[in-house]
Amino acid sequence: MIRYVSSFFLVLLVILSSCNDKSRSPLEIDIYNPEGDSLGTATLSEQAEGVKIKLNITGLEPGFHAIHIHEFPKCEGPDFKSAGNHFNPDSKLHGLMHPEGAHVGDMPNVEAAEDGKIDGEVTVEKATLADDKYSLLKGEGTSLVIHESQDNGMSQPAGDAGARVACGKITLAEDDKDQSPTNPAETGPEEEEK
Ligand SMILES: [Cu+2]
Repeated sequence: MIRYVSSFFLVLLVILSSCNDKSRSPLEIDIYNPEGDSLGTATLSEQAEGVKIKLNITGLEPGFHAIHIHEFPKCEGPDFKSAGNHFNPDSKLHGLMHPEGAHVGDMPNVEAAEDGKIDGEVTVEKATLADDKYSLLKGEGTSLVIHESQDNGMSQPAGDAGARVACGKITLAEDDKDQSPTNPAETGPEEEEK
């Protein structure tokens, strides 16, 4: 009987913890262009090596684009400056090729096909969807940003990747479309992406 009861609780525990995981991983988010139109989705899932992001996006210029995790879950067009700087919990320099890099939010460039679609995967190494320093859901969350140009992997603060052309909020919060616009002062006098 005791064995029966304890295995019952074990099963219950497994069910409960998998329910809990489900809300965080996988996590599907919507990606928007600067006009606020949906470009598709990104699905995040936590893996041993980091957070895998499955991209299913359309409407981009063909070619390579920088893709980063930015520090705030705010995607206000047309410039998406509301997303803040890169997610950088280790306070390193930017760039996967930089000797003093990289930001945790730095990732290899993604390529949009001739029809403007990105259908592929990237991984945010070291990141989690848990409740820790490296979590993309830390605090209110973070954001996924795609730039018009590619990241050169070296120059500060953001690899000369140009304008932010797509943004998706990585958050567990409900849609906050009705919230008042962000106070620009909130992002502070931090370095601007070029
Ligand atoms: Cu960026």
